[in-house]
Amino acid sequence: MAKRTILKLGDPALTMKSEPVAGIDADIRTLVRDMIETLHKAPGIGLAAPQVDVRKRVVTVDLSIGEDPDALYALINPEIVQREGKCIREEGCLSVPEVYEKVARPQKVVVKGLNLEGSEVTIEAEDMLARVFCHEIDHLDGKLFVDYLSPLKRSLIRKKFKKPEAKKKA
Ligand code: GNR
Ligand code: NI
Repeated sequence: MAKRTILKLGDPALTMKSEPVAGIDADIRTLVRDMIETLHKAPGIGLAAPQVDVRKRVVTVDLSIGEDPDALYALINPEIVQREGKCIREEGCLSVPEVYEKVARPQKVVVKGLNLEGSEVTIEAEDMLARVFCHEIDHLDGKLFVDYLSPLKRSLIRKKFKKPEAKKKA
């Protein structure tokens, strides 16, 4: 297992759309293992492949941060097939460290995707779990939570990440 480097705001790779995974091979399994290690070590509750510089539609989510194996999801080609309600809560991102802002998300979503065995799985997620799945799937489409903020807030945050000391910290 190997921890990978998490890209930070300002890196153009974070704005690109990721490609669907065509087949679950050894590369994908290694990627998922590395993503889980990177996620737990960060620590964070979700990680999308583009954050570790891989433009493939793979996400990992673990609200328990390694405490509960049943809380760990690794999904290939995930899609939100149903959304319900609305919930405004503070959100953060490992690619935008130390920034927390309120973002509106559906209260409940149904997510479909493939597990590592290639079987289709359906997950009904509410509240924080729904939020993290939405956040990770946004990453696959090159979208960050700061894109939901006002242009003023967004430009202030972007400026902060252009400073050399912000890069060094990463
Ligand atoms: O670790 C994370 N915490 C978090 C908190 C509120 C809403 C979303 C998240 S996801 C984030 C990890 C991350 O950046 N995943 O892409
Ligand atoms: Ni993120």
